[in-house]
Amino acid sequence: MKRNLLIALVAFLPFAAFSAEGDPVTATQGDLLLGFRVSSGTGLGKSYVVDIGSAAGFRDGTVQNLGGLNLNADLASLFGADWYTRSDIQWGVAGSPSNAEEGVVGDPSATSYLSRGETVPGTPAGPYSVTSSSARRQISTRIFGMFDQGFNGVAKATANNPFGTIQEELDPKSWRQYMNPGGALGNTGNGASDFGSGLEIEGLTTQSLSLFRLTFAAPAATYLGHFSLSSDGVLSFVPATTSTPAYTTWAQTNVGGQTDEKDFDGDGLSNGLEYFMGTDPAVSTARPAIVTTAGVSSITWPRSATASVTGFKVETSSNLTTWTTDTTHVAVDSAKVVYTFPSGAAPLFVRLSVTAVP
Ligand SMILES: [Ca+2]
Ligand SMILES: [Ca+2]
Repeated sequence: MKRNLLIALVAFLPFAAFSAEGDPVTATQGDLLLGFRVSSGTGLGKSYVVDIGSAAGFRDGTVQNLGGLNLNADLASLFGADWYTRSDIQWGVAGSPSNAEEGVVGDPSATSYLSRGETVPGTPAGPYSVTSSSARRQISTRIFGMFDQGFNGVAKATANNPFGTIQEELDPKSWRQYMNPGGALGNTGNGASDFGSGLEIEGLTTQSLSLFRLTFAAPAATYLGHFSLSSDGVLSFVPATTSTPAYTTWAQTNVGGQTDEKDFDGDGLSNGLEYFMGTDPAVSTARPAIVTTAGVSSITWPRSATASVTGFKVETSSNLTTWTTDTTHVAVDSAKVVYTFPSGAAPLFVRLSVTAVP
């Protein structure tokens, strides 16, 4: 049986500013860092580094997306509007929760998280294997130092992202200085590689990145899942063991078994819609808002990689009574559904309707 699960009515909403430029960036020990750097042209000399949250969430597969974290504004301001298609920008993910005896959230001391560019999106890149335990500790120590000495409590947030900062590349504690020219983690650009030739953590922004976990105890790293960026800067993560629970299964775990039209956290987004979007149904979520750029208005619904959905459509109405499916102005990819308002149209209501596996 399939049911029509949900609708989202949309109105113009004020933009909510939630951070101030220059505040300390939001970070917690145990978090992973995402870094962008450029080898030429606009932005040369600076890196953009973002705290993307606790490593344990990626390890355990509990992070299914990143709450719609959008990096476009910062990337465009630093690297230009064409940042996504530039061939001289690389991105990568690295983290080491602890280099002290006690470890952090189930990660023993000297555990490292490292990305690697994928050739085929979603197909794991060749895994890391670091034979020497002293080399594994060395990797962890460097990454932890980058977070602990160069980021946490030091970095200042950008105006667009309380988790993101722009670093001077020559700062010896910066992301860039922990990378070798080829992208492998090194130490202050001295040419030494912890992984050997060709084993690099970075990829082009159009590439997806595998995420691996390397412990002190074993040479072979474990594949955890992959990151991808959309052309408009939305970061996504798909765990390796992706499960796609039916709505009722998801609801038992997340909203006390409530039906789809109810709103467990009272944020104005139905449980069903939060299931589709992958937002947290127990924490207030900002509603998708209409955005106008250069006179063109659009609205974007994020799309969870793990919702069990068989179909969806965007409908419009002038009176909230009669709804018409619009396929002309809708763009869809794995991470989002975008409706672009026709130019010169009369005032219009728009909603997303989803058919999910109950
Ligand atoms: Ca809700
Ligand atoms: Ca919510």
